[in-house]
Amino acid sequence: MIEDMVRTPSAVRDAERYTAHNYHPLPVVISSAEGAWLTDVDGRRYLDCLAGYSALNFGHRHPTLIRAAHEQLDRLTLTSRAFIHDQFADFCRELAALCGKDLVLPMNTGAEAVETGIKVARKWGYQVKKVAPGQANIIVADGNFHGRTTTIVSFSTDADARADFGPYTPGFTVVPYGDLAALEAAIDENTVAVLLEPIQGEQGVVLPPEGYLPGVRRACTDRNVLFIADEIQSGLGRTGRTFACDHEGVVPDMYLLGKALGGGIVPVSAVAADADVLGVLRPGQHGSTFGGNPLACAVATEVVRLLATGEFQRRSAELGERLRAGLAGLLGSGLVAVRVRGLWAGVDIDPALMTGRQACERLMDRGVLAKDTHGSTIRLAPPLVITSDEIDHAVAQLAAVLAG
Ligand code: IF1
Repeated sequence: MIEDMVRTPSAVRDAERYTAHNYHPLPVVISSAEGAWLTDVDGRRYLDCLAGYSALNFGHRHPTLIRAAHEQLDRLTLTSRAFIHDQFADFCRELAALCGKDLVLPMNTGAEAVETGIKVARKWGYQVKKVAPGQANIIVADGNFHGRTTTIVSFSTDADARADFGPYTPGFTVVPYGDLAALEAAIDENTVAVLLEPIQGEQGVVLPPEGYLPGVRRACTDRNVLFIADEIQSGLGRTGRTFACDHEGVVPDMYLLGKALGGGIVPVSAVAADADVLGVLRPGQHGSTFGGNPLACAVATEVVRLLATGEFQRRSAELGERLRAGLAGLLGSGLVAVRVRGLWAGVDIDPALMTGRQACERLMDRGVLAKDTHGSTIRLAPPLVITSDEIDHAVAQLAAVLAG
């Protein structure tokens, strides 16, 4: 559209000229960032309320993480898994301790961690639970988002993410999110795992009903089924606790981690579980070229140490209450629903007013960058280094957008 052409900086048009249209970016071109703030090529500043989909929990270029990256870049960046390097043990030991698990398997992207979890659960099912060969089944929730590989989109309920990518991988059963009875009824002798986001991010920060996660935990324990928690977006301080499962005292059999684990600097993901689960893997049965590389481990170890202090979890919890109060004040003034846990909010705008995309374009004009999820829902997920004044500022800009 002409309006789009006028508003879209040439750099965005050039980028879109040479890339597959897998994103519809806002018409802004970022050139630098620090803390919770981004600066575009024209020097305009924006408050970041997306934080790389929660990959930037510690802010842009956190000095401790940047220093770790610089020092490692000057020493060693890659060895492959055939030769252990001097950053590997600290990373695995300290992340395992943070998770309260025996073992860690480092990968790179979130989807690789999810795929690893699926493979380990299936192998555990055949070797430990003695499920009939080729019959392993994993229960997932509707509205899920776990990545974009062909196996993962095979159990997606989002047509855009799934359409025309078949033939699809079998072995998954979809149940309604939050419906414990449906999940219990879906478990049978072939069920090896339940794979859930403790809070559904892309669905619009959908919080589980109180008691749902403990119920899933009990059902999995009772029926000898692995509970796999995808904490790739919800974990590592985002919700005010180390893991979203912590809010109800639930400990899954397997944590899937990613995004913020790499400090917003390098892709790092991991699967954490006890030896009776991850121990089913033998040498040569799984791996990746860059998984657990020295640069990734150097940065991610410092991320784990930042989390071990509890500072970011406290900030997220305390400032999240300020965000919740600010957004609640807009209910009836353009907002029809607000869901908040820590510094993570799903905000439903009155569809009669505008779409989520339109709201994000208008927020951009006011110096706040956010991302819609679907329809008239936007997600607010600032870096956990944001200040209370900056939260008030973001809420004020949203109020102004809603007021027209
Ligand atoms: C895109 C969504 C968010 C995730 C959970 C695994 C992954 C993700 C809970 C896979 C990734 C990203 C992917 C990115 C946009 C973003 C996203 F909109 F896609 F759904 F955050 F909500 N589990 N989420 O949220 O991790 O392989 O990307 O490292 O693909 O559009 P990844």
